[in-house]
Amino acid sequence: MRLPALIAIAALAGTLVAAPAAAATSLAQLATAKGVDIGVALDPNRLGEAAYKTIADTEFNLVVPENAMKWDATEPTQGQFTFTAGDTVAAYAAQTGKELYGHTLVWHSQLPNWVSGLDATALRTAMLNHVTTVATHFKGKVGSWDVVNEAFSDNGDGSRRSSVFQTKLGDGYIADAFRAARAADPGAKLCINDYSIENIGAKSTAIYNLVRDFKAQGVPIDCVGFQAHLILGQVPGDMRANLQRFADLGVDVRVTELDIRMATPPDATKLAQQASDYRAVVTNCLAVTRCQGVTVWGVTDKYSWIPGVFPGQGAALLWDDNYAAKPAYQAVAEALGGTTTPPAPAGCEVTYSVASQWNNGFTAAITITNTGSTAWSGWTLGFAFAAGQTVGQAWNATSTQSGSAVTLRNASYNATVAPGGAVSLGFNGTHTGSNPAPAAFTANGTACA
Ligand code: G2I
Repeated sequence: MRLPALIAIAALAGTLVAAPAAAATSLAQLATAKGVDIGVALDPNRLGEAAYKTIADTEFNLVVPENAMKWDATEPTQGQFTFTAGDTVAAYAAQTGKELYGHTLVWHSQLPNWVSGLDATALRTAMLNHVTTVATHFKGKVGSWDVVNEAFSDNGDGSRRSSVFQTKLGDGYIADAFRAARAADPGAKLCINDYSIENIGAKSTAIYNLVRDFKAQGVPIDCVGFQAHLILGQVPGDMRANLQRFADLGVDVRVTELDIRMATPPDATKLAQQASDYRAVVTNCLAVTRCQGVTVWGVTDKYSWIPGVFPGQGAALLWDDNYAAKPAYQAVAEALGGTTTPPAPAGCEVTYSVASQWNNGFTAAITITNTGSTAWSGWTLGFAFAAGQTVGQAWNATSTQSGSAVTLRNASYNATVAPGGAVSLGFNGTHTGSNPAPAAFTANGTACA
């Protein structure tokens, strides 16, 4: 997406209004107002965790399955396709109104063993069948696909990675995969995706040349994904120029897997540097008209792939292990034009009681206390209903519900809560017989006592 909704509507109405400096409360609201995507790599198995789900629900307007659409997940045995996990992510995207990004059709990693046992002819058939079957299954749901992932070598010299596809099928396999994807789902944008290509260098230039050649030869390609698994303090100074040179070839660009790792544990200095790095990446994307947006590779540091692969490194995402928003979160919000996103509370305590209950209805009373040392300039209380209850009208707060996840946001008159201060609120709800209290609460994404 790169279509500023407000401007498009205003243009239709014949007037041009400036986008309001709205008190946006999420990255998704800010990004949507700018007509760009703010995406997250989603693990559907984590959606049962209230804090994870609340952040995924509210902060992003695009999701990509972190693993659920990969070859080992979708065709573990030749010819036997399993779309359960991928369908869960697709259904989540549809339910929450988010764009769905497909990752990935052809990749040397997370490839079931049977693939590497095939001879060239059988491998070619299997690759085309895989691309066709998966892209057809998600047709109409996936907006863009990473058709081929990480096809270029880690040595950075611009040579092809010697994957099983490259070794047995030769250079032409990438074009073949793109043609098969286009035939299967003509409506999806088709991207090539890779890492260590954020700067202008031999590796990014090899992909640049490939895109240029595909365009000249009529091979379908619409976009380039820059993964951006970055190291603290190392956002390339020529990133914006690099994105722009690809855009000038007539393709969209996007940042697809952003995380910025540091030696753990994090401290204030490192977190400030990380915030500045995140701000730079988002700003670089926004500066390029064809940049569709930025996707972060996970919700929380707790589940990031980084510590498992780079021991001693981590803290690479926008929310920490306890779902507290980090300085990088605020930096991304500001880069997207936000000004009033409330900082995460340092500590919170919640009491919840059912004040009265009848047939299928009940009234709940809640007190939320700021147990941290800084004042809140706004608050969002999150919890999940365990027994199918629904939230109705709230007082001293506004209520929304998505599936089991309930979000209560401050009213205009009780946004500020001093350290030690408390707010009382309540709501009417419905139940179907059993009405257990929620097991856990978050305030601005932080778990509360
Ligand atoms: O490696 C980081 C990313 C680089 N670009 C392509 C991405 O697809 C890749 O994502 C990571 C996932 O974040 C990990 O979650 O890809 C890894 C696989 O190479 C994923 O790790 C795998 C583990 O290796 C498996 O053991 C595990 O079963 O995740 C699987 C599912 O949890």
